Amino acid sequence: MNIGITCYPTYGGSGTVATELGRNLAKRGHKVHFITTALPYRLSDFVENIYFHEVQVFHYPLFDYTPYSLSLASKMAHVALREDLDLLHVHYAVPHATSAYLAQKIVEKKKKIPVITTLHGTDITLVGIDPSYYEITRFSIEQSDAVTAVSQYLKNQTLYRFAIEKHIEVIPNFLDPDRFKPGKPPCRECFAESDEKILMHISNFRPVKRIQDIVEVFAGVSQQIKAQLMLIGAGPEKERARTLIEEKGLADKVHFIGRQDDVSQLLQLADIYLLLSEHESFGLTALEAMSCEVPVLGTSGSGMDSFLGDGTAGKLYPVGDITSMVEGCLKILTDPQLAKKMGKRGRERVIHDYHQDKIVSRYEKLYEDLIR
Ligand code: GMT
Repeated sequence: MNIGITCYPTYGGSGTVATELGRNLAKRGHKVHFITTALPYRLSDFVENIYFHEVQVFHYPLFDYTPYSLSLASKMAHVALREDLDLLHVHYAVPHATSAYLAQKIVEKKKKIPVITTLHGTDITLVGIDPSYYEITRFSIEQSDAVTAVSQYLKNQTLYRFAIEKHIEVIPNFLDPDRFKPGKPPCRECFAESDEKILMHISNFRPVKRIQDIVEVFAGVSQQIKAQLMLIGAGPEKERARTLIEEKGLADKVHFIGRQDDVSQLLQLADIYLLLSEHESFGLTALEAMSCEVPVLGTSGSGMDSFLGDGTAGKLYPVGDITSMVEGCLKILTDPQLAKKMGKRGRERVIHDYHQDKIVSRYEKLYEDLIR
């Protein structure tokens, strides 16, 4: 198949999923055309069967706000005809589903091109439901030929918040367990003494991630046991986190690592992984940690329930319940047998349910059904 994929090329779960999907499809012999403003961050190496079409956005002084969605739609239409695309698969509804709808209309007299929209999270729960985007997001989801969501939680949120009856298929996120695997990490001593535990968090440091809770939990834990915190990534909340860490006198125990293209080795350093978001439609980094046999401490009531809800590979707590989180964290960190058991269970689950080979086949089947 000739497959067009659009995503945000910057750091973030939706771009990661789209890129890994493209890589896997290319490995299976499909021609994959990324239509994005920049090369996605996980595509810096040459991969056979992958092509990059840069969306050029024209800035004009008259525009207070440059219309990226229109430049994208034009590029999608152009690539669809030139490369004879069989389908367009867009990741993150706003505004990609709308641009794809426009592209579909532009080329419709020459070719029919189905649009698949994958919903990832805040495109529904934060951005899409904002009054300024609500109607166009709802319309574009309904117009897509197929819609997928990365969790049952996100599917329910979409149906409820947008009051639509569209069929939404749940296709969960996935990873390569041969890449995310336990191992002896390089330079553990760079971050912690041998008798210290390492707590880790990776994100784009947006308010939804509740970085202040990560710091509070770490503060509680480090009062009881010797520990270090590794914060990986960057974003708007990072400086606030730094201030809080300094106020609490924890600066010498916290390592800001910055953005990393590949976190698979860093995850091997962690004794526990923290993802304490307000809501998390899936929580791909938690899955990556599980694959490395790292127990997870997360929040309940959203997407992580589907793979951590039974408490065997980690523990989930209500958002903001710091006291219980500190207790839960200490329980895991002070019981090596329990931590090991949870880690093993987590990896088993990833291999069984979230292996890239299994999930990519589901997308492939969806494509085939649509084209047919
Ligand atoms: O929705 C977002 O916040 C953006 C998106 C991203 O690009 O990072 O994250 C979402 O998609 C990921 C991949 O499907 C999920 O693992 C994240 O849980 C989800 N983020 C949220 O729901 C907050």
